[in-house]
Amino acid sequence: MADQFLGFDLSTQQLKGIIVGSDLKLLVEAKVDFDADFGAKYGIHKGVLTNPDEGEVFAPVALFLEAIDLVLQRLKEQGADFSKVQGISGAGMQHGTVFWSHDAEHLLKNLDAGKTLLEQLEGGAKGERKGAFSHPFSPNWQDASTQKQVEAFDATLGDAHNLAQATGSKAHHRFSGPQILRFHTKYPSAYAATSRITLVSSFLASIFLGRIAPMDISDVTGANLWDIKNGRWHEDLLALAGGPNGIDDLRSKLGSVPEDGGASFGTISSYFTQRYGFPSSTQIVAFTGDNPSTILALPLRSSDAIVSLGTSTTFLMSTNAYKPDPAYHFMNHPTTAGLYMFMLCYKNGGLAREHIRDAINSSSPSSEDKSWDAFNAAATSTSPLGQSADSDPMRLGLFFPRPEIVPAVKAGVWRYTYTPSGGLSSAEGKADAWPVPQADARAILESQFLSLRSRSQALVEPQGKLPAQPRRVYLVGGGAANAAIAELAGQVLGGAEGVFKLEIGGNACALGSAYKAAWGVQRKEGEKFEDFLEQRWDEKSFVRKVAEGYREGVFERYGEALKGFEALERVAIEEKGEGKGEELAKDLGLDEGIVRPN
Ligand code: XUL
Repeated sequence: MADQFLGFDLSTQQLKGIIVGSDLKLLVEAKVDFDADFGAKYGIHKGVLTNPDEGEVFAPVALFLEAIDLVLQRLKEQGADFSKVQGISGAGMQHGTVFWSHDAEHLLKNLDAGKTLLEQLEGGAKGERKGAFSHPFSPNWQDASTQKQVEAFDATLGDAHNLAQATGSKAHHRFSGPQILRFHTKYPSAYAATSRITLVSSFLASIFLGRIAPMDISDVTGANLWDIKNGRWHEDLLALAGGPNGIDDLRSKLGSVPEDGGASFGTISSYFTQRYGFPSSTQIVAFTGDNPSTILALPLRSSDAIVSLGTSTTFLMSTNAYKPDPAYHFMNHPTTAGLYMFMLCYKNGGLAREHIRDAINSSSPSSEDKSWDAFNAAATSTSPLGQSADSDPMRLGLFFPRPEIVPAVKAGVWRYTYTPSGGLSSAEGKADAWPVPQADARAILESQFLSLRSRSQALVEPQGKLPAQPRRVYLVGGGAANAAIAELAGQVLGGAEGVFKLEIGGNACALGSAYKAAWGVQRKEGEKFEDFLEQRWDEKSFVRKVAEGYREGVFERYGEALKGFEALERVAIEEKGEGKGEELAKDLGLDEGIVRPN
């Protein structure tokens, strides 16, 4: 195949690389699994290090550097011919930041192809050489150490609604703005030694470019710093995050943000042409966040939804309606001006389901069993909402082994029954009403999908004669292969045409990046990403229907359950909601740097 395109996905637990041809078909893929490949060296668990006392979650930047050289080596071992690669793009886990030193540009520009990236860019464990980073770690999206900073962000624009209106999201612990604010409070000298701050996506782009790459127009909206409607940094929020060092200092650390998601930042660094044989003309096309990249793996139409079932669960839609709300996220679309990405992001996705799977398996003879068979059988043999007859109470639960983002509550499990006339009553300890753990299997899937349905209702439209629901539901990520999950997705969320799964490769996010690279290099003047993809899209071989969507009666039954589900969330928030507190930015000792709106 003549022209080829390389896409990356640098996520919490792995770095994946995928090469596609201009027909979008997958040619080669390889991955580095952080725990399996580097767990012992870096002491990481599930890709990260933690400091539970402060709620910190972070990853060593050195790990990312080693993974880049290793994934390229593995792609080559798989038969990749890098001399055919015309364009590279990539995706990074969102919100994470990398802090570069004042030597970074020089080091990036003068890499010696005979040495590894790690040898040349890392400062050494004891800082024995000049390194490219002012801080050895990148805060991870699971970090929850920034409660004070989050409050200061919401307060700077008055409240969470105003912040969501301006930046697409209320303040979140993991968002880069609050993270940067905490970083310079905790590490003032490292902040002073920082020349540039990149996201994980633009960090990866910088390595391939050989100089510090700009943030992309979509991933930048995961920072609580970008004024979406006006397309520029938000002055008041920059002033807050910049603190005593000032707004101009932070502005220059963050750099400018090109509007065109298909823009080439330039050609590949000579390190990669010499060491791996890429042509010197290979274009580096804006790298974006992992969620924005995932929506590029499909020609997503309005009312189509993607459910990404990985470590986190995310729900993604592409829409031209900008209706921000503190309950969810609006981000700039990664390729198409005027479109937005609607996103819900849950911390308790796959891990919460695994807890119940393990509890069910532990009561079976082979207690080490990690298979989903018993979980799936329990989920599909239980009737919707645990009702035998329409008049029976509905079983509704919330399962958050970790603190949750949607809604913002501390860890906990809630098992209740609900009737529209009588409301909620606790089913805890009532084995007849709620046999644990068997009933949990269906209840957790229903709960996860009811939460998605409740929050996306305003964005879906009637489908012909059918009630408002997605046209199609696409499942991606590890959980997409699970038949019970697909079945329940269709029952609860509907889907006029059904529930579908991507058939091309296991990683939608890296594919989306490879497609973006192809579009960036091969698009005709003014050609939109959606049209580019549609023309090359081979529906029959790229997607497969895995479950029915809308089922008359069942969909409406879940519609009735929504009221009970929303009431249950209020119970959880009352019992374990994240404290709002009254602490404002002045408590951080940063009030001098804050410019408040009039
Ligand atoms: C999105 C989020 C996660 C990460 C996971 O807001 O925090 O989905 O992007 O990689």
